[in-house]
Amino acid sequence: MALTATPRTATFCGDVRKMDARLNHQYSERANGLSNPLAKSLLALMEEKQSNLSVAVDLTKKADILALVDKIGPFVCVIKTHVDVIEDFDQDFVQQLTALSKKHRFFIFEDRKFADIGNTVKLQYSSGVYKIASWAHITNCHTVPGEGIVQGLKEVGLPLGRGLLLLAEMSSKGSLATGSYTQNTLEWAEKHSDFCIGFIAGRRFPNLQHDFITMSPGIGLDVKGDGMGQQYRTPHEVIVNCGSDIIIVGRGIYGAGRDPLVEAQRYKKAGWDAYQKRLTRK
Ligand code: 6AU
Repeated sequence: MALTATPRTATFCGDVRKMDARLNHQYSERANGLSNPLAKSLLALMEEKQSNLSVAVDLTKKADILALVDKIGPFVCVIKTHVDVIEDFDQDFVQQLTALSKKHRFFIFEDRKFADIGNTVKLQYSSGVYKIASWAHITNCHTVPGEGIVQGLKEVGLPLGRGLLLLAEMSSKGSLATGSYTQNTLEWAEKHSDFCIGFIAGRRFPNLQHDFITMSPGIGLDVKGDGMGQQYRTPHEVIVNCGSDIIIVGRGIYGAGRDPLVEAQRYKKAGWDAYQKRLTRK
């Protein structure tokens, strides 16, 4: 796949620490301000492992995914999957991934991007081939169907101790998740803050009533796009300039010609350095 190097203007979201005083605190301190137990554990783990790196493992073979995860597991706080692209998916994959999550201590985020009415997403989340709710600590959804999608997922996930991320924005060019769409998304997160642990977005949404975790995809240190609409920004831009908490990196770690072990450590350092800089910046 052709990676383009079209330059994009560096983003600056304002003085994020002034906009939201919670960003003056370490992840572990912020854990007290979130009600969802999984969100608390995630923030504590990030501080412990000194990692705000989530790796998007978008590979199609079970063995390749498990081998990569075993290699990079020590450097990440979250492993993100797309199980519907795995050609040989089975319950053994789930068991092995779960074992790796315990061995290396990371959370599993199935990037399912649910987008249907409440009743349908309840079935998609709990049942079918994947039974996502039974093993994924975190999942996410679009908010295009309205608040019912959050209610449906919550009925399944909350009793299991799971957490939900709402797609408030997207990293891709021309995304329609902007303006009042994003605003409504924030309101539903506030209303369901027991289950919604945060957002997929490129920036912190300041001064919401509850604290939330912001996870940002579209992160690259070397290239600016992928020729199919993906837009990359650096860890510095999203964490220091825009107040995000976790960087999500896929092909930057395991793309053609890259050594995942080297790249995972490089992105982990870039993410953590950016976080330290945000905390100490005057
Ligand atoms: O670093 P990449 O471009 O190889 O991979 C980015 C990963 C992919 C996307 O499905 C996902 O992040 N993603 C998401 C998520 C996490 O929900 C939202 C978005 O707006 N952009 C995006 O790339 O697995």
